Formats: sequence, structure tokens, C-alpha cells
Amino acid sequence: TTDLKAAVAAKIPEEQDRLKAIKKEHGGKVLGAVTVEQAIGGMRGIPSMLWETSLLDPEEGIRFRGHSIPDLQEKLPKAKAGGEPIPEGLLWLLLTGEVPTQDQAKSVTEMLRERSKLPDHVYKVLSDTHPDTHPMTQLCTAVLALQVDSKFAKAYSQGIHKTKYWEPVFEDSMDLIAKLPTIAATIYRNTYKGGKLIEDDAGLDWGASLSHKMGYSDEGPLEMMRLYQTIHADHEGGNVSAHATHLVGSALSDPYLCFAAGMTGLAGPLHGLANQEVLRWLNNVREQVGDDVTKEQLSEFVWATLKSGKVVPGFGHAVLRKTDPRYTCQRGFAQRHMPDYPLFKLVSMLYEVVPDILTQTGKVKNPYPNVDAHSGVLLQFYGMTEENFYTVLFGVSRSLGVLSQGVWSRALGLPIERPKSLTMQAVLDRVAAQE
Ligand code: NMX
Ligand code: MLT
Repeated sequence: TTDLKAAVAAKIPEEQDRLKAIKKEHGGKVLGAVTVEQAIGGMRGIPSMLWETSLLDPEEGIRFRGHSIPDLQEKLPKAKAGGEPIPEGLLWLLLTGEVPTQDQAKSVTEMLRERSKLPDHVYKVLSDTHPDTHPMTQLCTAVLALQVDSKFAKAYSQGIHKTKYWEPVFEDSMDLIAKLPTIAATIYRNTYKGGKLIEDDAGLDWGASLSHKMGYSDEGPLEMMRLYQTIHADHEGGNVSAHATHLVGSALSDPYLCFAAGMTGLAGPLHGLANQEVLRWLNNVREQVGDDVTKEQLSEFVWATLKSGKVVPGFGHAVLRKTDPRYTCQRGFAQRHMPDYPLFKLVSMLYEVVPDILTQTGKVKNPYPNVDAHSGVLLQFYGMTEENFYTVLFGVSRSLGVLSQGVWSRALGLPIERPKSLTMQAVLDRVAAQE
């Protein structure tokens, strides 16, 4: 079939049975003990939630439904031969577990295009926001404004049977994903281009049309945006944006409400806002030292950042312990398309300098670069210079992963999330009881 909803529907019974069997046969088995350090240390490493769309290995990085990023660059359908994958193909993969054919990916492009029109009131909400409102706040506002059209919220209020939840959740998720490029481009044009919007090009795929509506329609930025939107889509379930979306969804809040929650988390500087922070940091280097910076000057700059009690943005990771394959993928793109670009050279030099310094601090668990260290270089090269907008691009992509999982969470009947919290005294009491 080329019908995405039908393809998902066909998978649901076997996955429901699989989960039932896992619960029945292994429900009482232990996945891992929880230490005091984990409970007070951001729950790092505690295996405590289901997330079907992707899985991360600390050394190797992310796999989407079992596929690594290089693997997907090869296998996913493309807009042009030998080019970058289109994110619609990834959406099919995330939702069904199967790499789509060219026709299946094309049908997703068409399905999203049919749903892409933004209601007038959302344009109005966006044009009425205070001009200094951060683009991520505007994104959350627009998503919440769309919630009035939630098919799940309506169906729930009309008493939908729980076995059918996934269907309106699927519909809302596709509606929202379809509209996000227009929302993002509208935010961009309102904030930086005097509100002059750009007519869509009906021949373009979902990722490319985002770039086009922002005002960048050459082949270079279109291909870059397809890749960007593919690789930022998902990073298993425990990262702040995915977990927030999942948590809020577990209360049966509809996809608009869940996604807005995820995006308020993505807007934090230790998470998605790091791509903005990286650019600011790079611009500071260039302002203070110039473009011909030496490794020694760069080292001094890194140390100064650390000594002033700040993090080096774009480096480190809560779970990865090697260079992020999303970084490597973007570096490959830069090597192919902009090898002599000064900003790329600066970022490459940072790769040689920062890991050593972070290792010398003796406390940073992963001294290597993450996805955010490199994305700004690609965007700057194609003229998208407004770094405060970068996290919105990350957020549009993240919708693919977190909303796909949201469909599966409802299809599998996952319950409301409610972990146990403890006071410090309760921690001490539990420890004492074991001694
Ligand atoms: N620069 C300076 N210090 C760092 C860095 C860094 N890049 N990374 C970790 N540390 C510090 C960290 O602040 C902590 O210090 P303290 O004990 O004084 O509180 C110590 O090293 C141990 O932290 P880790 O266990 O290595 O890292 P954690 O899991 O707590 O945090 C990040 C992970 C990603 C929040 C952290 O590495 C960081 O702040 N990186 C910079 C911001 C960034 O690039 N975020 C983007 C992540 C990817 N994304 O898009 O979400
Ligand atoms: C992400 O893409 O969500 C980030 O790398 C953060 C994470 O996985 O913790």
C-alpha cells in the first residue's frame, strides 16, 4: 500500500500482541537497578520507558528503526538521484518500521501537502506577537493555536473507545507535521523579513518547501534542508523534547498539547537551543580574534569559557560517548559542498581543540561534539544567518519522531506516566533500611 495510515493499521495487531506477550512472560524481570546517584542525577541510564521509533548506542549513536544515519542516506528515497534523503521517507519508516519505496514516500509528500494549509487565525496569532518574542516561543504559540482543531480532543470528548485512540492521534499528528513548515517559515519571514511571506511551490517535497518558503530555493539549501530535517527527527525517548512530549501524551493530552510541551523543552540551552548558542559562541570568537584564528587562540577561548562558569555549546552529551554521527553526517555534507568555507574550517579546528580540553577538566563524560556543533555552519553557508531561528528548524524535524512515537504509544495503550519521587530524607531512609 502507499497509504501510510493503512500501513500503520496493518502493523498494530502484531505489535499489540508482542507487547502483551513481553508483559506476560517477562513482566517480573529486572531491567536494571536504580542507584541513588541516578535518582538525583537526572535519571541518567535508567531503562524506564518504551520508545519504538529509535534507539541509541552510546558509542555508535542513533539508529532509526534499526538503521544508522549512513545507512539511511543510502536507502531512503531521494528527491534527486544521488542526493539527500527526503524526511517523508523517514516518517514512513518511523511509523511502520519499513524503509519505503519511492512511491510510498511520494504519497506521504502528497498527503502532507493536502493538509498543509494554515488557518487564518494562526497567521494572525503569529503576526500579533511582540516583535521580540523568541522564535521558539512563537512556534509553541502557533502549535497551541492550532489545537482548537484537534481531532483527538474532539473524539475524546465525544466518548471514543480507547482501542481507537491512535486514529485521531494519527490524524492530528499528520495535520500538525504538514503545517509545521508553513508555521516555521511564517515565523522566519515575520521576524526577519518584514512579514513578506512566500508562496508555496506545489512541486516541492515537505523539507524543501520549508527552505523555499523561508526564501531559499536554490538546489543547495533545498538538499541541505532535506538532510537537516531527516537527521534531527528522533533521538530515542529520554531526551528532554521526546520525554516531555511522551509524558504529556500519557495524560491523553492531544498531539498539539504534547508537541508544544516538547518544544518548550527543546527551547532550553542545554538541549535544542544549543545550536543557537554555538553560533553565538563562534561569532564571539570571530569578533574577538578574527577569521584567522590559531589553535592556541582557540584553546584560550575555550578555557576562558570554562573558567567563566559556562559550557562549551555543541560539545558533550548526556548519553553519547563518541562523536555524534549527526555531527559526522553534517561534516560530510560540508566537505562535499563547502570545503573552503571559513566557518567550516573554524568548526573543524574546534573539533581538534575542544575534546582535549574538556577531557583535561576531568569531569566531562563525553568531550566530543554533538549535532548542534555543526548545523549552524550549513545554515550560515546558505544565507540563513539568524541563529535565534535555528532551534525552530530542529523542532520541525523533531515532530517526525515524537509524534510517530505518540501514535504508537496510543496504539499500544501505554499508561499514564508517573514515576516515584523521593525526598532527601526518604532516600536516606531507604539506604539505611538496606544497611
Ligand atoms: N562544556 C563545559 N562543561 C561541560 C560540558 C561542556 N560542553 N559538557 C559537560 N560539562 C560539565 C557538566 O556541566 C557537568 O559539570 P558539573 O559537574 O560542574 O555540573 C560535568 O561536565 C559532567 O557532565 P556530564 O555528565 O558530562 O554531562 P551531562 O549529562 O550532565 O550534560 C549536556 C549533558 C549535553 C547537557 C552537557 O554536555 C552540556 O551542557 N553541553 C553543552 C550544551 C550542548 O551542546 N547541548 C546540546 C546537546 C544536544 N542537543 O541538541 O540536545
Ligand atoms: C537530542 O537530539 O535529543 C539530543 O542529542 C539530546 C539527547 O539525546 O539527550
